[in-house]
This record gives sequence, C-alpha cells and structure tokens, in this order.
Amino acid sequence: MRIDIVSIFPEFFGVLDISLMGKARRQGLLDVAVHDLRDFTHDRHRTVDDTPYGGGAGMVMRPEPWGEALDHVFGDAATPENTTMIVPSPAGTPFTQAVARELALEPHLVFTCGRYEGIDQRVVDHAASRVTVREISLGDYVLNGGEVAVTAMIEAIGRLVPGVVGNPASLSEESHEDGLLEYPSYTKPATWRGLDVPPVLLGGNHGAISAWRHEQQIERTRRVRPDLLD
Ligand code: 6GU
Repeated sequence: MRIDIVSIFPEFFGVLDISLMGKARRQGLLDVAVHDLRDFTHDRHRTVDDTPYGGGAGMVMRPEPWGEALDHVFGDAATPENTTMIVPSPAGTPFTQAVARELALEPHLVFTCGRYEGIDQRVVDHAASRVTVREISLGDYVLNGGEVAVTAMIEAIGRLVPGVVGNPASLSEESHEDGLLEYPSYTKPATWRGLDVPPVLLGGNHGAISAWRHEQQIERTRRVRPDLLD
C-alpha cells in the first residue's frame, strides 16, 4: 500500500519509523512518503494560511500550496478507483474498525493534515473531481490539527494490511472485530499478589474457555459500551 501524507509538520511522522509500522515499511509492505506543504509555496515567508473570507476567528489554509502538493502526490494516473484522499476533521464521519478495514484494501491513500481553522473548501471540492475523498473524524473532541489523528488512522489501517501483523489470528480476536470488546487476558504466574487467574483458563477445556471468554466479552461490553449492543 502506498501512503502519502501532506503536513506543515513532516517531522511529526517520525513515529512511523518505530515498532510495527517501521518494520512494515522496511519490509516494503507500506510505502509511506511525508511531504512538507511549505515546499509547495513560492513566497519568501513560505505562507500557507490567510484570514477567512466573511470574517471570524483563526486562519484558513490557502488553496494554492495544497493544489500543487496534491497535483504532486496524485500524479497523472490518479482516479477515484485507485486513490482515496482522507481529510481528517472533527466535522467528518466517525473512524471505526469497519472504516479501517475498507481503507486497508486501497492501493493508495493520501492524508491531508490541516492546521488552523481548516483548509479552503475548494481544495477538497477540486480533489473530489479527481479522486475519492473522505472526511473522517477520530471522535467527538477537537485536536489542534490532523497530525495526531492521521497517525492513529495509519496505525489502525496499516496493521490490517496482509503481512504487517505476523499472526493474523491476533487480528480476529481483538476488540471491535466482532462488535464486542475483547475478553481479559492473563499470563504466568497463576497467582500474583494474592490474585488468581480464573481457574477455567488453567483447565485445558477449550469449549469451556471459549464460552467463558464470550461471556466476559458480553459482560464487559454491557458495562463499558452498552451502545455497541444496540
Ligand atoms: Cl480527524 N482532526 C482534528 N483536527 N480534530 C479531531 C479529529 C480530526 N478527530 C477528532 N478531533
């Protein structure tokens, strides 16, 4: 999978060199390129923002550098079928495991990290005439810019790309894959600070273990996230 990120803070994405994402990149499973939006400006101050038409607080990102940056990352061959642009925004549709699964099937994702009050809307409208555009939110709270949100999305999507997670079974048994939260996990020792591992897990009865884990998933989901059971 090819991933392009456009941001005024390219150094932010150093975290993608670490751990599972770093390994996937070195193995060639994820081809990630980070682009500095300011490289697509032409004035001495490398200006990327300006005051909003109509007034109001904050600054809006100007369309020209974004247009040039997206021309560069889309190339000549981009179509709505082969390229998806993701615009991180608290005004977007919710990012879920189902969305991550859909995006993990795409050959080329482009992430546009806005700062200030956002990007001139024409950038998004123009891009939508060339590629598939999705405005996506991480949740109902506000971040200063798209960088943290994009890092989270790339980790959630990247680990679903075949080969990135070594043991595919660990993907099917985790929270949200079956609409429920995960069951609690235990390892050795069997007793620690007076607390015992649930005896069913020590018995080797795989039917009983599966039933107990499913019960735990339902109990935990009812207690913590009853909205998921509706
Ligand atoms: Cl995707 N971006 C920003 N800036 N804030 C957010 C968000 C995204 N999701 C939740 N808050």
